[in-house]
Parts: sequence; C-alpha cells; structure tokens
Amino acid sequence: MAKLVTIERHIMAKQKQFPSATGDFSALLYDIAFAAKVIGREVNKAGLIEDMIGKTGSTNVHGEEVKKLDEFADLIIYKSMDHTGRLCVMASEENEDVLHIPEKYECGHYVLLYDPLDGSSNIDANVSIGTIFSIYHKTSEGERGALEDCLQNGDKQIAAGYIIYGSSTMLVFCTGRGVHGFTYDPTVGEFLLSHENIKIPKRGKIYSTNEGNSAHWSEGTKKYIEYVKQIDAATNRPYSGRYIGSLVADFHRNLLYGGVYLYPGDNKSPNGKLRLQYEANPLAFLVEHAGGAASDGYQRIMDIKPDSIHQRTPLVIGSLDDVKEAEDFIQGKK
Ligand code: AHM
Ligand code: MG
Repeated sequence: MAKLVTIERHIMAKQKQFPSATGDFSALLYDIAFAAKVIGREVNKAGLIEDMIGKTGSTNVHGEEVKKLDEFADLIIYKSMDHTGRLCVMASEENEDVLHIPEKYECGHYVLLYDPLDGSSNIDANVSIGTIFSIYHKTSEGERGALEDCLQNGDKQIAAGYIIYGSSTMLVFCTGRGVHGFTYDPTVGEFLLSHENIKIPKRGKIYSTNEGNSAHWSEGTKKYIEYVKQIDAATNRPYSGRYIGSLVADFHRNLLYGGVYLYPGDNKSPNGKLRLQYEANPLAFLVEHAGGAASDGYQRIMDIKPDSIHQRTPLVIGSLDDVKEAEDFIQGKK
C-alpha cells in the first residue's frame, strides 16, 4: 500500500523547508481545504435539497444568472477567511468590488482571489464544477489591503489551485514546488495525496473548445481547429474533441492526459469569456509548473498587466507544444 499522506502532513513537510516561515501560509492552505470540504458537501447533495439548486433570480457583475450554490460557495470562502488574520483583502468573481476584511479582525500579508464555483451553469445537470483560487503577497502600503493588491500580474502569484467536484472531490494546488493533487476521502474527512508532482504531456491528443462559436472566430483560430481535425498519422492527428463547458473539469482532464483548451477572443467578444484574475492566471500558474503553457494567443497569460479585477482574456492553455502551435495559427504564422 502506498504511504498515506494527508494534505496537512504534506503542507507541514513543505513548510519545514523554510525555517523562517510563520505558518500563516500553510494555515491559509488548510483554510482553503476546509472551505472545499464544506462546498463539496453541498455540491454532492445539491439534487436532494431543493433550496440548493436553481437560480437566485439575480445576475452577477458579468450579467450572468447567479445560482444558489454560487452564492453559497462565495459566502463560505469569504467566511472561512475573513477572521483568520492571514489575509488583507480578497476578490471574488461574484462580487463587483474587492472584499475587505471587517474592521474588527486583524489583517495579514496575503491576498486571495477566487472563483467560488466555476462552470455553475452545469450544476443542475450533475456535471463536474470547480472552485479556483490564487494567492499573492500584499504589496500596498496601508494595513488593510487595497485594489492594487488584487491587480498584480499572474507572475506574482505565490500559490494557486482548484478544487474539482466530480466523481470524487479533488484539490490540486501548487506553491511553486510541483503541482500536487489530493483526493477527498469522505469516510475520514481528509484530502489524501493521490497525484504527486503532476506533469502535463509535452503534446496531447485532445482539443477542447466551444465550436458553436466558430462562426465568430478569427481565420487563425478556425484554421487551427481545422488543422487538429485533419488526418496525419505522423503528428497523431486527428485529435479527439472533448468539451465539458466547465473549465476546471476540461483543464483537469487535459492536465492529466495532455491536450489544449481554447476560449479565444472572437468578433463578438474580442477578449473571450474567461476572467484573467480568477480563471486564467491561477490555471496558467499551475500549467506552467506542470510543464505546460498558457497564452492569450499572442503573449504569456501571466505577463498581462490587469487593469480591472474582472478583466477578461482569451485563453489557450495546456500542453506546451500544442499551445505554441495554436499561437502560430492565431498569429497567422502557419
Ligand atoms: P462561469 O465562471 O460563469 O461559470 O463561466 C466560465 C465557464 C467555464 O467553466 C467554461 O469553460 C466556460 O464558461 C464555458 O463557456 P461556454 O458555455 O461559452 O462554452
Ligand atoms: Mg468562472
């Protein structure tokens, strides 16, 4: 039997490599794991509790319908974090403005950005959904954190990860030293190390994109998708098409098997659909540490300087060779 490593033991072992560490960062990661357990529990019984499925009747800052579980997940993350003294400010995909720490609580040195429940349009159909998070150091002068802390380049992330609520619940994260996956064992209430040091294959055989948008795509994007569908044994084409429409699930599969996910800009939405700070950057951090790449078609995602916390970006992410090849098509070089 392989050794059983809980997420707590894994984080503690990593912390020991930094003798000056205060433990705050490790504790922040446990807090995220705790929030993941609570959200996972509700997601798993969503179909049973009428109050938990369906829409709230309101729309969020992006004009999208808010599901009840979206709202619940958003609140659970905020409430698990607001009083711990580890964070100075947060920002969530579901809230227009940054989320301050209440005055009655102390502030810490970290910044948390999160998408509480990504792919939530899939909830009522029992399709995998996920939570995405990203952690930065505080850079602003004041004690309590500010908008500028949430507008750092992806390159400045010190950790990122996601939780996928699927056939099992998994937490995948990276603090700069490998990408590690933990599977939740509900019988003992622990996340156990199941995927150590994940590496994405240099080239995959899967493409994931919403081809229903193809009429609006640029010529380069159209040519690339035609290319991956052509028959050519030498380059392992045609690729398989796999699109769930739930970014965490599409990304997770491609991370393990190799492949490329595209949500390009098009003539209807030049910046695509996905959010730079809550979706693209954290997954870019993970994929690069796993040996892959993430681009907006022209530049590295983590080099983009954000102007607003809800900024959108085109996203091409996955196996290194596939992302480079897609960039060549998008830029008209192929
Ligand atoms: P959300 O954050 O509102 O859930 O939207 C993001 C989701 C991603 O999970 C998914 O990859 C994409 O939107 C699917 O979009 P589309 O339905 O246009 O293909
Ligand atoms: Mg999202």
